[in-house]
Amino acid sequence: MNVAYVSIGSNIGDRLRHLTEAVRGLHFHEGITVTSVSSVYETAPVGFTEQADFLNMVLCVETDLAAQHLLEVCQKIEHGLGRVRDIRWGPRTADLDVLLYNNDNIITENLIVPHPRMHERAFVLVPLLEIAPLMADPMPDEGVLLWKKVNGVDDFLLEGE
Ligand code: A4P
Ligand code: MG
Repeated sequence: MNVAYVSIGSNIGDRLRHLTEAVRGLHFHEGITVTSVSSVYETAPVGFTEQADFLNMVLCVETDLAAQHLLEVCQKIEHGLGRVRDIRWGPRTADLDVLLYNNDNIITENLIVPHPRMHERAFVLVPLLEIAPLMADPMPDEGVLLWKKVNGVDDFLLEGE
């Protein structure tokens, strides 16, 4: 079994709904189990700053899928949530990035793991360190505010039912 960390971000429309659908989409895939989830953070946009604040979170999954296949599942979920790619680093209904996959170093045309920008981004590291304190060095949590405390995966699986 493989252990991977996935980050989710949304800054269009019903942001919490998009995060929730993404968590469910991963968890209900037959090859993936979401084992832990961070709280939800509201974060100032990084990169392209003329856009709305994001909600961001990170989750841990156990999976028998190869990293490449996990990325494809993430991209299908993005697509299902209406993601349109126009501006790089621009607004999105849902962005799912594979941060880590075991301790693997992967460099292919469409997948780089560890995610190349994760260590410079508080919106990734603050939620990651909440669920995996030893996985990265802490950094200042500038622009990152706790938005919704989450107690477990069930908060997303049961929500709205
Ligand atoms: N790709 C390569 N490696 C990976 C990986 N480990 N995980 C490729 C996911 N994708 C990976 O991604 C572009 C290409 O990266 C994909 O085709 C995939 O094969 P994308 O999702 O289409 O485009 P993007 O997300 O706009 O680009 P990128 O470079 O992934 O952007 P980032 O670095 O993810 O930044 N500010 C806040 N506060 N919160 C955010 O969530 N997100 C971004 C996006 C910018 N600013 C933000 C946030
Ligand atoms: Mg992305």
